[in-house]
Amino acid sequence: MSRPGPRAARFITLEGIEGAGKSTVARIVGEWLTQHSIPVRLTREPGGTPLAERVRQIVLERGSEHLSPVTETLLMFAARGIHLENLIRPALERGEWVVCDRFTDATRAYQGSGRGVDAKWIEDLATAVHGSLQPDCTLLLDVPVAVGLARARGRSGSSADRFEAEVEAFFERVRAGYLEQAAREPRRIRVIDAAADLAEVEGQVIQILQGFV
Ligand code: T5A
Repeated sequence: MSRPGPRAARFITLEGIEGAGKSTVARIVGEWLTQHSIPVRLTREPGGTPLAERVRQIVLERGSEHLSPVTETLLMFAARGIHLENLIRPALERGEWVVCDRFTDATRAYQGSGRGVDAKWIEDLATAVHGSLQPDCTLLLDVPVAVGLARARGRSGSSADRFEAEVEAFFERVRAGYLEQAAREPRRIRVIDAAADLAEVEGQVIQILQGFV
């Protein structure tokens, strides 16, 4: 798919550990774009379409059957393939900006850095599923693990999903993995101090958006 032109539809993703504030910031980005008369579609991964949301349920629920890191990775990319084909690519082709709560950077961080899945294999799957399509801009909401987990667990309580139930060391590896990705791709991945209060986070986000439209 060609993505030319200064006002061509953009693909923006939000990343970070649990409780970093991705859903909150997705709403802020959506409202800001709408105020600037830019058509926007908010979505999330895993999920985003009815079929992909069914895969989300499989991968997040704490059931009795074990899911290996490799199986988990395949499910993430299966959901992503459905989402790309049925929502992300059609929306971009219609000229809508797509704001997606998590994308392949989450697989790199959670399955790669967190679970130890082979990084080269993840890149091969990424190429097979989305070819050269990658986000135009990724907002990485960086927050200390203790802060993120306190926010996320404060909200979900005893209904924590398979990831929220992980130990802190897992999230430290995920956070470090995200920061390594940002250091490798500083033009695409913009790190935001998400431990700051919401007004300050919003200010950082809007400053990035202003330089981007
Ligand atoms: N996953 C996903 C993978 O392992 N691999 C993959 O490839 C993909 C795509 C589901 C899980 O799937 C895994 C990662 C995840 O574990 P998810 O649905 O995005 O992903 O789930 P969570 O990350 O768990 O989403 P959360 O809703 O917990 O986190 P958010 O969206 O980052 O946080 P948000 O905005 O809901 O905020 C949480 C709370 O904090 C408050 C909010 O009001 C809310 O109460 N808050 C703040 N409070 C103070 N100051 C701020 N700056 C705040 N920002 C938000």
